[in-house]
Amino acid sequence: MEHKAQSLTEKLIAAHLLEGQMIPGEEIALRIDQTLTQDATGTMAYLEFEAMGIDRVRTERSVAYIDHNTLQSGFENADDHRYIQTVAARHGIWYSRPGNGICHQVHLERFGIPGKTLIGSDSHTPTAGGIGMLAFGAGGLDVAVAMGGGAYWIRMPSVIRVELTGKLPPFVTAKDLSLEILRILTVRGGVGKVIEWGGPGVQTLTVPERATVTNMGAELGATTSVFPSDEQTRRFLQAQGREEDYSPLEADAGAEYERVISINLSELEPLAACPHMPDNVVPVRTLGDTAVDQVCLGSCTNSSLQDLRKAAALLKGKVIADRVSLSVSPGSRQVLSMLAGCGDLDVFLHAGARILECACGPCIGMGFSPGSGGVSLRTFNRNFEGRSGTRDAKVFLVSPETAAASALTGRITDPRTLGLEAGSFPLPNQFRIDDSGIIPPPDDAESVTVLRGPNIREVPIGTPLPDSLQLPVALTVGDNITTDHIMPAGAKILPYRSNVPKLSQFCFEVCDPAFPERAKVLGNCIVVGGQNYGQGSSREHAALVPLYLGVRAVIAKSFARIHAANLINAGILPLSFENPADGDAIRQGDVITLKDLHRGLAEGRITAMLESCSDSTDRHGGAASTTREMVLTCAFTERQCEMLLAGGLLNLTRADLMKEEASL
Ligand code: MIC
Ligand code: SF4
Repeated sequence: MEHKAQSLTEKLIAAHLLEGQMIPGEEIALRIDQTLTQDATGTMAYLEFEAMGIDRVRTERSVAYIDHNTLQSGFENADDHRYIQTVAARHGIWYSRPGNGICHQVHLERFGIPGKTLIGSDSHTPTAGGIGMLAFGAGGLDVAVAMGGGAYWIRMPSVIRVELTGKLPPFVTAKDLSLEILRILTVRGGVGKVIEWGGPGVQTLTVPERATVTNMGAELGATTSVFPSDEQTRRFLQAQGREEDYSPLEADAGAEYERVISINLSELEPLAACPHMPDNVVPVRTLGDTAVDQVCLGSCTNSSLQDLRKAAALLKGKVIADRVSLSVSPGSRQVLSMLAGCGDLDVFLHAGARILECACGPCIGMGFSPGSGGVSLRTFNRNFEGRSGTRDAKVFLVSPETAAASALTGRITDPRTLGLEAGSFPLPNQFRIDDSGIIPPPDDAESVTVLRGPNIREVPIGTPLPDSLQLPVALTVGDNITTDHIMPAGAKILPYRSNVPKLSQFCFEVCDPAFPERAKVLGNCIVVGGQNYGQGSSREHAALVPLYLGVRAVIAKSFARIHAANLINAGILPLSFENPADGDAIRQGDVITLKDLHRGLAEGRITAMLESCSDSTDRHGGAASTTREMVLTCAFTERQCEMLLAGGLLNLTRADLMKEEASL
């Protein structure tokens, strides 16, 4: 039979396909080789894993990282760390201590293997696509299932190829390339798609540069992003002392793609994403008059040795502007130790930088929030409103070079205008390897006692879906609502990631602080959203907390992939409007009745009655109400319908286990 030319994505999927057909839109099940968790989503994932009753993970490698909740301003984070460390040891999982680095950076350095699959309870897990992995961000429950040897289910994505030619000019970086693709595709442009990078320009990008690009693919809403594995990959792995993990991988010539986008690297210029969306992209040169209060270098997007050395080269021998506060969070202990070794740590110190630990830090509002109305330039990946911890801050996303140049001048500055010689920053031949921050699981795992502190509370569990539901609308929100809106993070709230009752007090705080109380009073309710509802983080708390507050359904114009999966896992119905204009007419306080749900789920169409309580009064002085019919659509697979009927994946898994036991 004639061999059909395949994209790299198709090759990787074919090599891991357990069920389903590789037809875009069809549901497929993938075998997962590796998993990662971080601490802010990890406690839930491990509680869910424990609930499944499996003794030892069945993956080739599972790693638990501590990188988000490292402030430890009370007992909560330390308790969670201890729980994760002991639960990891008990079940055969590697443990990366707090301070060892950001999960995606450390995973790339020490564990990533071209050609393998990885899922992680963090939306930036596709970072590993920079080393040729097929890597997905997922909810904690999906990661728990994969740790137990279960498949990861997604819809077969279509593939967009980005064909790169040329070479990045001086002071133009992989971050600018990431912003360019966001400018072209927008924060919704990647939904249901894999972004596959190729073309001759790829060879000019090192693995850390590629990882910046695959990292920010999350902001496109893409299922994942992937680069080929080539000589650059081999050199990176060799310098990490892991050359044996290398294998070459590339798309077949003649493979077909849904769309091909061509970018000439030589034509790019420094770009910035303006407040408050990563796709709000303009050239840095157009922002010249904007004064800067704060500059942050780091995050899983731009905290590699190469990134920080480029910034240090601009700062060398100089001091930052008086008005600016500069932070540096190296991505890993490896990066920090090499910065110290080459003298660049000293450059940062003398320039006036504040050196933070190797963790997410300011990226997730864990300290270093800007002052009121402050302008903050960050090398990070998300600038959603309020995420920095300061509601009225204006956060711009830029490259390390633009950040460093702006820290020097106190204004948003195109680094090309400083009149400096561009340095050269090749990969080192040998990275400093010291894995003492990573604790392997012990051989006598059975003897480990899992330690839980009082911050660790039960996971909320859904109830089976009745055939009809009458639900008051507790909240209406607009387009592009992120999981940071639904379940905010930051230093004040993140310590409660293992404590859903406490966390629930902050649900939708950015949109309407009265929502949690109102939802509780209503008992069961519905939330109405716009386009791309639930974009951003993979945090399943954005589904578990609404579940705890009684949200039974969310109706939106469209959903982001990971959040929709998390809602279904939790047993909450994600429904769409057949006629999007119906959404605009719904007000808080209206009542929606969903009828014939069981049949509707299977058919993909649900009839709903909308009872609107308008502000006007009828002729007797009572509130006027009108009733009309709307059609809601859903395209659930059989497996998803079963989950929803059972009240979520945990209920379904339990029911399956009980059936298995009964048949023994
Ligand atoms: C983020 O960048 O928003 C986070 C914090 O890393 C999240 C995970 C979380 O909410 O814990 C993500 O990207 O998935
Ligand atoms: Fe951490 Fe920020 Fe990366 Fe999320 S995006 S993993 S918070 S560094």
